[in-house]
Formats: sequence, structure tokens, C-alpha cells
Amino acid sequence: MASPARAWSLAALVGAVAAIAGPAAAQPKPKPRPTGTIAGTVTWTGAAPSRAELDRKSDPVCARTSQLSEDVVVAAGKLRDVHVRLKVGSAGTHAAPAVPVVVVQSGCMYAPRVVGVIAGQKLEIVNSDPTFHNVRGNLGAKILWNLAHTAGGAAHSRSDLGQAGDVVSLHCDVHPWMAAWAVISDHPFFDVTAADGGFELRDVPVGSYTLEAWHPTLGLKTAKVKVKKGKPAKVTFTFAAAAAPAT
Ligand SMILES: [Cu+2]
Repeated sequence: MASPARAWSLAALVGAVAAIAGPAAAQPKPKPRPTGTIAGTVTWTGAAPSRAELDRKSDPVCARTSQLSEDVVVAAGKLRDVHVRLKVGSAGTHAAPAVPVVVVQSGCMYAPRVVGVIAGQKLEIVNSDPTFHNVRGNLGAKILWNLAHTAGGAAHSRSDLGQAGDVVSLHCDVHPWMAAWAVISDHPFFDVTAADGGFELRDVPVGSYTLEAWHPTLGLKTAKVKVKKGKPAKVTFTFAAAAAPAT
């Protein structure tokens, strides 16, 4: 049997532990950080690059319509297909949404050409063309998958997309002009420019960040940005044709 003194000290210890654990459990949840918005435009300096008509005669279905190269698409001084995001690793980690990102093979082109994916989120590839495609996913030189996609075939759903910071490229070996890119992030703070060159990142926790603007052909540009509550931070990225090599 424990001595009275020992029983007392055990009781005191239990009480002390309860005192430590009790108030902590009752603490109110910390307030979420205030958030702000980053909004801006990706512009193009100089004449818009000419877009060659793609040679699509190898497939009669594709040849029914003409398409221009989408390597660099500029309209009214604005650049399309630029993925703009907070630098990976700077905005915490976020659970992947259950809803997949969808890329459609339509008119023998991928649409959209550039998409953003949160690590762990699925990429769904749809064939809406009355012709056969194959979908090859590459991480650099490494082939992640290579799948046949018949006309009317079920969508392919892929979760093997590498990790945050990776870029997976999609290719069709039947139609070599087809290409698309999935940019993997560990957060949802990204956007891809449409024809108007605009982007908007909403609900960004206030703070200072590096913002990245990446284009599949033109590469990466970065900018420092400070996000405050209430007033959107404005950022402009400017791309231009690469200087001609010296002769
Ligand atoms: Cu194809």
C-alpha cells in the first residue's frame, strides 16, 4: 500500500498533468492569417512572333481543320500560356483537391496547353476527337506513361505526375505537333494566362514571396511580391523574343 505522502504526491502529479493538458485543450484556435490578392499581366515586347500553319496532313481527321503553331501565342501585346505561381515551398503544403485537372484532345490539339496541378491531384486526359491519339507523359527524358487513346475511349486518369516543382509534358506520337504541360505545385496559388495575358492569385496569406512566371518555350522569370490585406499586389512580367545569336 502506498504511504499517505506518496499517494498525495501521485495525486498532485495527476492534477498537475491535468492542469497542463486542460487549458491547452480549451485554447481557441489561432485566427487564420489574413489574405490578399496578386493580380497582373504578362506582356510581350516587340512584334508578335509569326505562327506557322501546322502540317497536319498525316491524319485526314486532323487535316479537316487548320491550326497555327502555339509555341508562342501573342495577341495585342499579351502572352498566353504562362503559368504564374508562388515559388514552391513558400506557401505551406495543401491537400490535393478531389476534382481532377482536365486536358482535352480536341481538334488534334491539347486544350489547355498549360495547366497547374497540386501535388497528389489527378490529371484527367479526355479524347473528344474522332481519331486515335496516344498520350505520353514525360518528366524530362523519363517516360511516366504511354497510353493508347482511341476515338470515344474512356478518359485516362493519372496520379503519377512527379512531385511539387516538377513539370510533366504531354505528347502524342501520332501527331507530333501536339504538346501540353502540367506544372506541379504544393499549393493552390497559381494561374495560367489566357489570350488577355492576365493572371490572378486569390486568398494568398499575407507575406513576401517570390512569384514565378513560366512559359514552355520562353522559360522562367521571377519577381518579388509583397501581399497585403485589402489592396491587390500588382505585378507585370514582360517576355520578348530571344536575341539573335551573335554572328
Ligand atoms: Cu494525337
